[in-house]
Amino acid sequence: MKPIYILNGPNLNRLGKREPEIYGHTTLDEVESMCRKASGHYPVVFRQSGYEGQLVEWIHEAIDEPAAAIIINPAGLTFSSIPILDALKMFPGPIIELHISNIHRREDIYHKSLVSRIATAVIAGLGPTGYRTAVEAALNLIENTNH
Ligand code: DHK
Repeated sequence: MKPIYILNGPNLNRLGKREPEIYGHTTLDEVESMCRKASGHYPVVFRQSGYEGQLVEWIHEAIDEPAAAIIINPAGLTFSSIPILDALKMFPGPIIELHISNIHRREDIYHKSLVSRIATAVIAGLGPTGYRTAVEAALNLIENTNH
């Protein structure tokens, strides 16, 4: 069974401690457990890195595996990373861009996502439970071949 890759960018390792008024008190480990519970019989590859190149390499891994879907919260790299965008363009399956906060209600610097240019869908503002929603949406997209 092809896995669902869930990739997280810089500072998300500090969820639960980091600006809880924005990102909540749920830790990344708790988010991972939530995703594994929601994925049904699909394996989950769940990773976090503060480094752009590492995220690009994991996207290449998902391409080569191949993964059934990619869910990605690129965090601050969302707005600046051409390499992440270029890597995602090579992935043939569904891509869900995920943000815990509603980036469109925040400072202007958070408004222009590069990843949205390639994402199948974008989820933003649901808090940490947005990850569960993203997994559920990915399962639907995987089952419907035309994502
Ligand atoms: C997480 C971050 O770290 C920010 O840089 C993004 C995103 C928002 C989130 O809401 O998950 O702008």
